[in-house]
Amino acid sequence: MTDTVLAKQSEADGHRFAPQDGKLILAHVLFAFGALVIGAIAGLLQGLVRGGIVTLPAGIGYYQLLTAHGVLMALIFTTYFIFGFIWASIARTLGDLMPQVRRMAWVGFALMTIGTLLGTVLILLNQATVLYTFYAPMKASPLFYIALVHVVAGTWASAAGLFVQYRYWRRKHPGQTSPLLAFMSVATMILWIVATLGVAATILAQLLPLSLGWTERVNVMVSRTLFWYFGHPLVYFWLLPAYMCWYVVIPKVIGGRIFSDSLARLSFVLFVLFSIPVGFHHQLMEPGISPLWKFVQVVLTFMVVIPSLMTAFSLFATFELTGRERGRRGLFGWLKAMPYKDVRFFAPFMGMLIFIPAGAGGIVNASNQMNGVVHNTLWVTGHFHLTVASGVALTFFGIAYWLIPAATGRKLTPKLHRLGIVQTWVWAVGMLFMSGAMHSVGLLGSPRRTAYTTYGDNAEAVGWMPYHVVMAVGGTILFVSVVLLVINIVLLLRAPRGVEEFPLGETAPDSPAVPVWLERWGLWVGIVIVLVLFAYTVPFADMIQHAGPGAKGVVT
Ligand code: HAS
Ligand code: HEM
Ligand code: CU
Repeated sequence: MTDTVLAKQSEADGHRFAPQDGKLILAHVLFAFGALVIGAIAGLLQGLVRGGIVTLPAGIGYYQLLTAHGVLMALIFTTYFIFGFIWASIARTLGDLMPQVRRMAWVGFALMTIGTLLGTVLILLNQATVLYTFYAPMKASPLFYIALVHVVAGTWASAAGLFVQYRYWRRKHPGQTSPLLAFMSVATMILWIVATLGVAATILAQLLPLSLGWTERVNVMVSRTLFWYFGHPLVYFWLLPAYMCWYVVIPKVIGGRIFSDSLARLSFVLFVLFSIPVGFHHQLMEPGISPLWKFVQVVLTFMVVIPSLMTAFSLFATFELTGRERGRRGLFGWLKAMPYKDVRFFAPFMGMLIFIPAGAGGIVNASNQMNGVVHNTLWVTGHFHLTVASGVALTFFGIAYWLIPAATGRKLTPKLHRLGIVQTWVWAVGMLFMSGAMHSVGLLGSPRRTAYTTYGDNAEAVGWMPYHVVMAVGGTILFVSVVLLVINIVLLLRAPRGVEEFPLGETAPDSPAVPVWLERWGLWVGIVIVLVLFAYTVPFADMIQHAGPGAKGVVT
């Protein structure tokens, strides 16, 4: 990191957000948690239904509930929180938002909110029971696709605002590399924009015309392929903001240093390059894609594991160096030096711990033969409740504990730290039960996305039931954690006035300079385009050339 950047950052210590920026951040974060609460009610009910403990009151379908849960959790909670955190990161490292940028951010927020409210109403009215993956031949009301278009357009407006602020900073600081968090925010947004082109294409060219009745049939393979072209980088869009916290915030919170600025940037560049041309690892069991192209994309999938391994390496290095500075010795001596009573550390740390088995499960999924065992079973549901719903969600909770007071000019108190730690433990225990049961019963063959059934008292299916009951117990514990979270947020909003810091880590003063080529975005985007064309052109052309008559839309 250059001297000027360091100087700018220390100048900014004791930093307060401009009140207008605080409002923008808070609006995003609170909306995110609103979605989480409704999503959690659906999640709780799903667990109870599958465990055979409750039946849904007439009129509510299991698929309908699952759609609400998937959309509100995976699409809405994540996206709003990410924009809140990224706006905070930009304002903290590049300076208060410029007035036109703030306007773009609010336009983005408004579009996303119109889309979310409309979409949620349609799901509640059973007009959009198409699950959060909404691919053909499932058909929703045209208004649902219009709602999705609003959400995506809103994110684009916000991303454009972010690029404006970033370009302005670079013009004002010629020859300098940008602050690490700003670099990471830009990388995340580039990944998002390239990925959302796929989902925009299937919505506008396939799903909307189908649901308006302009076309009678739809090419299902193309729709699924375009969805997963988006759906896989989507998971890294959730993950990268968590990694921003792990790389930059955590070192500061534990009183250590960022291990390497260049390594962190390189790992984000690798995510931009390799997270997009890999969607086929969600389609390994589908006919209609040749094994060669599945193989190519699985190789690329294993490439995208590398930046996560780099992240693990650099976190261990930060922890160990910090431990040694405090006189801890031995391989795991550092474990004793960590501030477990600090929720800003503890919640994300629990997320990291859980992310280790989560990632290992991902590698199982990506292995073609093993995918045959786990695909469409509850194992996969278990996998992503460890990745996005724990590794990422716990990190977001950890961020919220300091970001909410930082945005409102208040202070995180010791009592709130304690409550936050309790909430984190409850989440971890609930997830141990729920995700543990999902993984186990998935291996026994219990399918995902299915309401309670014993398949006419089939012996095997009856054997799954004890696991489903454990799942329901875990889900109930998780729901308790959400209630604790809500209580904590209300208390945070009324915490004593003061300045809560945005913990911003730094590298050691004698660190080598960051190579400027890491910031050549034109080059990286160019390589992404080449990789995408390489991985998708031939199989995509195949799907179009050998298309049958297509499928009629299905309304559940
Ligand atoms: Fe995945 C399905 C493969 C990562 C989310 N994934 C899903 C779905 C979701 C999802 C939502 O190949 C289901 C979609 C649906 O509805 O159908 N996934 C992978 C692989 C990775 C991976 C190879 N997934 C994620 C992340 C997600 C996510 C991240 C969300 C945030 N996934 C798959 C595949 C499928 C799939 C197949 C399709 C399955 C099917 O058949 O349907 C890798 O990126 C994982 C790499 C990660 C690691 C872990 C590194 C560890 C770190 C922590 C360090 C800890 C420290 C603390 C330092 C290798 C960074 C240490 C402290 C101590 C005390 C020890
Ligand atoms: C699916 C429970 C939190 C994302 C499910 C399922 C259950 C469940 C029981 C359905 C399994 C099936 O029938 O296939 C819960 C509970 C939670 C929780 C009790 C906490 C209160 C989360 C969070 C996220 C999330 C925080 C993401 C940020 C998903 C997704 C699905 C799902 C994407 C799949 C929907 C689909 O297959 O279409 N959850 N979950 N969940 N959950 Fe959660
Ligand atoms: Cu994936």
